[in-house]
Amino acid sequence: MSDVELLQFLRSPYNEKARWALAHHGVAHRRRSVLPGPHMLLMPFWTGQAQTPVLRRGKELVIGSGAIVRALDVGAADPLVPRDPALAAEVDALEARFDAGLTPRMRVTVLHALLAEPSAWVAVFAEEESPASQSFYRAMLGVVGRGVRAKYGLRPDAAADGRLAVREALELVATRSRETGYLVGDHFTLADLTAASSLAMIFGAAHPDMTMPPRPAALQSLVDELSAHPGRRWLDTVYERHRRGPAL
Ligand SMILES: N[C@@H](CCC(=O)N[C@@H](CS)C(=O)NCC(=O)O)C(=O)O
Repeated sequence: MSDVELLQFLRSPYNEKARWALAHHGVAHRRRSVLPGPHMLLMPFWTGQAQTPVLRRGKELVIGSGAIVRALDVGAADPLVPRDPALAAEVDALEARFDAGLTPRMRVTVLHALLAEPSAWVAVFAEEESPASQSFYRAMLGVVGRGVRAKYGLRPDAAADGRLAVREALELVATRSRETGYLVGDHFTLADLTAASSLAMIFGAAHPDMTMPPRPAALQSLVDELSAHPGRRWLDTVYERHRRGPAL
């Protein structure tokens, strides 16, 4: 059995970045999914901090999606961060624009909509659990939801801002990919992987790790409104061409 393990949330964009990088480099690994809420006890116990994703390689812990991608890039034949320093700087800037800006804003919209429909929240994050564990988790959602609302500032105005962020993100990828199909240079890089992982949280994607169960109406209407946007086509194409690897 592999001694590489990914501690993850299902379907989260930062976790999808890590899964995609593992698949890109063909790294054999197993996954341990944790549920939002109970993760606050389990992750500090296992890793000394609360967030996912964390990659465990033997005794080494690599914490956070960017660190995981860069750790897997070391010595790789096909690195996700270009070796050319100017291209690498562009990739870093786009990664930061999503990870520290657009993705957290969009995540508010998703979490806000999911918490309003407990069955949708359970379907997204607890799909792998047994029916008994899903029922228990659903019963705990009042408590979990209070924590999530406070942590991420889930309010209607912030959820509306997240919808604007989705449009901004689609415009950005449509504009930047117009010439080459890619966001930086003429190859697939971490910039594409990051933007696509983030947008897949909203639109879903044709890989088992990011297919989405039926969405709450508030999210489905956003997805429908933007179905013809060129940024949507970019998302589908990037997943089709570059998202390797089976779901585990
Ligand atoms: N900068 C981190 C962000 C990771 C992150 O926000 N993870 C979320 C899941 S989407 C999480 O674990 N949230 C639970 C918490 O913060 O307690 C990365 O790139 O990995």
